[in-house]
Amino acid sequence: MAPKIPVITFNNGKTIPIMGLGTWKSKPGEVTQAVKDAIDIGYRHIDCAFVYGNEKEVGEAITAKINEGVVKREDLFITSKLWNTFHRPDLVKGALLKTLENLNIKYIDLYLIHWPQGYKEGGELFPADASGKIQFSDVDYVDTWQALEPLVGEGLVKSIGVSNFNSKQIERLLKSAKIKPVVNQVECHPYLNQQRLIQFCEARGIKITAYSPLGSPDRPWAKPEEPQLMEDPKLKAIASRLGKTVAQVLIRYQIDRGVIVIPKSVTKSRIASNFAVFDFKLSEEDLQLINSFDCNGRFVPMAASLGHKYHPFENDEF
Ligand code: NAP
Ligand code: SBI
Repeated sequence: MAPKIPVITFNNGKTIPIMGLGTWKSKPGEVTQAVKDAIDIGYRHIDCAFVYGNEKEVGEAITAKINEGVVKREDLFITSKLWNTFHRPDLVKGALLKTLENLNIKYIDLYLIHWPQGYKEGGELFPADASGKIQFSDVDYVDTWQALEPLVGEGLVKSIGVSNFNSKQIERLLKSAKIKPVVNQVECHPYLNQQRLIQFCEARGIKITAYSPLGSPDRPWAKPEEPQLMEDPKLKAIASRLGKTVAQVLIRYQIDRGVIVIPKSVTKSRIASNFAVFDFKLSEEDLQLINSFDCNGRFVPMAASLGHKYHPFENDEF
């Protein structure tokens, strides 16, 4: 029997399994099997996005496991995200409907604004000019949020949230939001532990989801000379002392600080070992030690949007 996964409760009373499967960079030809394996192993939370270009194949796995009787729709927690080219309020509902069609489901458990900054609407997902520079849209994420709110009442999404928002952007959104975001999904691991943002969001009833919790070694822009989180000798020493893998320590680090975590893998053995984290806990000393590795080490800087007035990481914000 697969272990029952602990849940986190949102500010609207709904719950999310504390760990889910990431799907960015999972190729369409491999993600269906990965999601099927994950569900068989016990995962009940899948993190998706329109921009990943694989929602249809994720949906095939969900449909297959429901049809096999392994899970019911209501046992699963499915997240997706509104891409930057659909921020204009009149485009929001259509983008969500497309994602629902791709995933072959009638509602999304959690729909996030993927980034605060919008891109030129209507064409490519990364609309570039002749020199290769991304073309921006100046739609205000507050207006995008206003277009998302009614979709909850319509039953198309159970909860709404944001991703990659800094503290100032959260504060500004809260000033006019009728529905509070339940989550801010951000990069989070020992090199960028987000302590201040976690505290800031927690004080406002917003949970954090940690993306790239293993340091995203397969990110397309990784350079061989850049540090590899999972190769860190200090983390390796902790893992070996505990008889765990570094990945298990990194995942448990988030769980033990109350942070939702979504490691990606398409490898069955890793999908399984990453999930085998509910039989141990990190000590307070080890948590403090891992906290001390923080070094502003961001693996996903979203350099393509530098210069956008809503780029979340350009100033000294947290
Ligand atoms: P990640 O989960 O930190 O790392 C994924 C990489 O680690 C893959 O190369 C995977 O390889 C490898 N891996 C997984 N388990 C392993 C293990 N036990 N031992 C060794 N290697 C292992 O990176 P991520 O994909 O960037 O982040 C996770 C998820 O967060 C994404 O997939 C996506 O759903 C979400 N995300 C969201 C945003 C956002 O803007 N909201 C941004 C980035 C990520 P294999 O797959 O080959 O096994
Ligand atoms: C993509 F599909 C393409 C590029 C890209 O860069 C930034 C990180 C990101 C994203 O926006 N969300 C992710 O999960 N990865 C991404 C995705």
